[in-house]
Amino acid sequence: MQKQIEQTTIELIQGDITKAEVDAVVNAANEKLIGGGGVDGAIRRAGGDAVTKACDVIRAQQGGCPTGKAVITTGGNLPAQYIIHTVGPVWHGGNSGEAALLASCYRESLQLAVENDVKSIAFPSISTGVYGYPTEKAATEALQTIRDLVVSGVTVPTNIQFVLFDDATYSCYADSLTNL
Ligand code: AR6
Repeated sequence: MQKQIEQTTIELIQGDITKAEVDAVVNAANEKLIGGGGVDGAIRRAGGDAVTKACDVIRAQQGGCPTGKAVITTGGNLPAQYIIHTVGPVWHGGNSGEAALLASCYRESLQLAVENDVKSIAFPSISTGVYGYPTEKAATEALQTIRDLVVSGVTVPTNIQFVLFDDATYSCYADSLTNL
């Protein structure tokens, strides 16, 4: 399903983000930018050595990437030209600033995208796997953050996709997008 908000289309797709034909895919990374499991493992495997090397350079330069921030690398062997690595919050019950940090991941990723002339971008469901963020809450936070940016006149890519791996995650985002 999809929804148009001013010049931006938000599109929900069920599938594997490593196959996304977009300018940039977003990776749910960790602060050390050391490859993990989940979507991070899949993106790094598909992207190949160039991605790992680029992350190693960023780690050497700035120690990694703090939670709520984002960095950009080559997409390596992916169809996407770039990977934007963002670090979502670990869920600690919801009173530790998780929502603000998750919103920051989306804002920072979209800002980096625009700075690199990215017109189409694909996000996974950041933080809702190993990091334990409840998917319904994460979906609403993600979509509202993007909606708020668009309606306040901030430039974002014109095509924003969420590529969601499993049925349950897809339905949470579909419900949130319907109610947005
Ligand atoms: N395409 C799209 N979504 C995927 C794919 C894929 N190929 N594979 C998994 N997902 P997670 P997090 C979904 O755990 O919670 C890593 O080890 C998955 O089903 O990947 O932010 C990092 O290095 C879930 O819905 O990310 C960090 O240490 C979503 O992606 C840590 O995990 C996010 O799950 C980050 O944890």
